[in-house]
Amino acid sequence: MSEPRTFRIAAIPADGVGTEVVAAGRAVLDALAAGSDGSFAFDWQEFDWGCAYYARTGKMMADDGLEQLKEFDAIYFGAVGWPTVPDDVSLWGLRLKICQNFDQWANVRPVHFLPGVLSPLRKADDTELDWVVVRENSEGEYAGLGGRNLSGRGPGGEVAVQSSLFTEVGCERIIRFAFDLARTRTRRKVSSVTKSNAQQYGMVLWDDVFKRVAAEYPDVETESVLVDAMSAKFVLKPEDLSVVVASNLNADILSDLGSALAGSLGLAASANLNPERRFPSMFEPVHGSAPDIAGQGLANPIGAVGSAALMLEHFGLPDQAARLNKAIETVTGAGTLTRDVGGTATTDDVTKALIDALGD
Ligand code: GGG
Repeated sequence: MSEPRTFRIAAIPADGVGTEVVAAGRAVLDALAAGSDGSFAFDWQEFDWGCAYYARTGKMMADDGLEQLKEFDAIYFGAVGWPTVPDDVSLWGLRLKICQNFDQWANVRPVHFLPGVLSPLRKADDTELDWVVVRENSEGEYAGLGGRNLSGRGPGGEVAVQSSLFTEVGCERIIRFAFDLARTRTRRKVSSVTKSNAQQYGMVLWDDVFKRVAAEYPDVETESVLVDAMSAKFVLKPEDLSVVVASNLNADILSDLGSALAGSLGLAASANLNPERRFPSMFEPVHGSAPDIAGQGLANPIGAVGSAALMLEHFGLPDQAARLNKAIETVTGAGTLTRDVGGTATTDDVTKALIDALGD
C-alpha cells in the first residue's frame, strides 16, 4: 500500500467558542481520515495564541509565529476576540496579521440553505439561496492606514483619519478570481459591490477595473450594485445572485448578512486563500468568539466543519470535501441542530452526529 498523504495543519483555536468549534472540526476531520483506508492523514499542531496568551505575554501570537506557521500546509482557525483585550488589538495581532503577512487576498464565503434549517428567506419552497461572497482580503478599508491625535488638540478635540487603499493590482486579482469562480458554477454571474457614488476614488477605480475585466468574460453575466442596494437585494431577490465580489469591509458586512439570512452566522464557512500558494491558506468559521455563549457547549460547529471542507478542496480532495458537506446536510436535515438554529443539540451532539453521518 502506498504511504498516506499527510497534511500538516496548524490549529489556532484562539478565543471563546473558537476552542469548541476547532475541537469539533478536528474530531470530524480525524474521523474522515480514519475511514479513508490510510489514503490521507492529518498531522496537527495546536498553538495557544489568542487573548489568554496576550494576558500572559502582552502579544497575541509568538514573535516568530509567522515563521512557525510558514511550515504548514494550512491553518485551521477558530475565532479571535475577548472582552479583556481591545478588539482592534486582538484582531490585528492575530487574524489580520496572518491574513496580511501570508497574502491571503481572497476570502471565500459560501452562503446557502441547509436542509432542516429555517431561514427568514424561506418564504416560498422555490426560493433559492446559493451564493459565494468573495471578499478582497488584503487592502481596502482594512489596510490599516491612518492615525489618531492628528489635530494635536488632545481629548475633546481629537481628529482621527482612517484611509482605504485600493490598488489596481489588488482590485484586478480579486475581480478575476470572482469571474473564474463564476465559470465553475451553474449560474455564471458576478455582482460587483461598491459605494462608488460616495467614495469617488478607490471605489471608482474598482468599478473601472471591474468593467475592464468583465469584457474578457463575455460568457459571465455581470452587474455593479451599490452596497446599500445590494443589502436590500440580498433580502428581496436572493435567487438573482451567484458570485458577489466586494471590498474588505463591504464583503465582511454582506457575508454576515448572507449567513444570517441562510439561518445563522454559526453555519457560515470561509477560506482565506493565498491563491499563489506561496504561503499557507487559513480556514475558519465566519463567526467570532461569541463570549456570551462560550464554554457552554452551545456553539454551532457547522461553520467550522464547512471550513474544513473548504480546506479539503484546497488540498485537492474534492470527494472528501463532498463527504463532509453531505454529512452536514444529513445532520441538519435530521434535525440535530444547535440553539442558534432553533434546536437543543449541544456542540458535542452535532459533532458526534456528523461523525456518524460520515459512515452513511
Ligand atoms: N472566525 C472569524 C473571526 O474570528 N472573526 C473576528 C472578527 O472580528 N473578524 C473581523 C474580520 O473578519 O475582518
